[in-house]
Amino acid sequence: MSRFKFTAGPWNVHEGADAFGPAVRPTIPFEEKVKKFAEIGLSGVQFHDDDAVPDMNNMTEKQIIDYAKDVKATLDKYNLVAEFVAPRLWMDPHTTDGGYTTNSKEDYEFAMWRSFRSIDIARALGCNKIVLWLAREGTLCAESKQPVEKIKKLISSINAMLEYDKDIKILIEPKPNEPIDRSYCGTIGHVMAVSSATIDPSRVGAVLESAHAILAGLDPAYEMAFALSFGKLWSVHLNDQNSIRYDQDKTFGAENLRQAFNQIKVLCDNDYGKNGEMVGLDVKAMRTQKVEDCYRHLQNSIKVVEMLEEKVKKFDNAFRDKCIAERNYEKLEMYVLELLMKG
Ligand code: 3MF
Ligand code: MG
Repeated sequence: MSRFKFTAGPWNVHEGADAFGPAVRPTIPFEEKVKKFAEIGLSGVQFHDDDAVPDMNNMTEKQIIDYAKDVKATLDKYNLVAEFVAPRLWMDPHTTDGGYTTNSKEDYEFAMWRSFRSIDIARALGCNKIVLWLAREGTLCAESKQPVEKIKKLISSINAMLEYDKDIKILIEPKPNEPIDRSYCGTIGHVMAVSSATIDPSRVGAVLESAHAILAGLDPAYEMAFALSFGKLWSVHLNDQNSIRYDQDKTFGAENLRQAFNQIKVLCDNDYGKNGEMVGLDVKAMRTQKVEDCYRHLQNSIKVVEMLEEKVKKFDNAFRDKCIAERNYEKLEMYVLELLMKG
């Protein structure tokens, strides 16, 4: 049994389409996914605004809230909670050039409308966390936006959300690139700086995704530690990634077990979860996976977390301290490798 509470989004059980090929698995209806999430031991679901309310662009504000309340009833049926809602500001024709940093005034207004509706949806689902994955907040053509102006605009947009609802918390999910070339908010350091520039830094924190840190050339455990040291790691997206290439969302630990161990260690050592923080699994099954076993990547990720928690428990702090006192870090390094490789 894990000490953590796990969540996933409906997008984590997907049809397998990629940039070069079509879907290879059928679409599974939302309620079926939710039921299965509960069966495999998840505690909650993560949402994009339109995962919860698919046709929201064509609905009134009241219709959106009513629809979201029905979704909440479905969650209740399976004893699941909503972890967060994230406005999906990258799929719609209005967000081709981004949302908060678009060059189009009309599209900016659309992005804010979606952000406020995401807050309404979160409230109806019974949660107060809003995630901003700033997918297109940056550029494809470096000279196409005025960066200082746009970063200030990002901050004022977050301020408007904080003002719209005094109880929500905003979690920025940094990623250095993809789908854009250059992002304005690529690392936890950027997130902490943006947070401190808002009207209420106590309500602006971070969600760190392992793969996003790796894409930035950084160690996910150290990115988590940085946010933890500010008391601002409010969610994580565990997964794995083979170096700096396309975003892979592999099963947690599938590429680099020591790096995965250090993520679980920093979470355990700092009592992550004590304020209700959850562990999101932003993993995707390989395109080759058949539909019959299309939740296995989630189950495997939980199993890897649990096995690494056991390793963390076994970690001998006294031995580490002795190595530190002797300044014998080669000895400590070998201890860690043996800990991970021995049964
Ligand atoms: C992209 C992501 C996203 C976000 C999600 C919620 C599709 O690299 O990680 O997953 O996690 O939009 O913020
Ligand atoms: Mg993610």
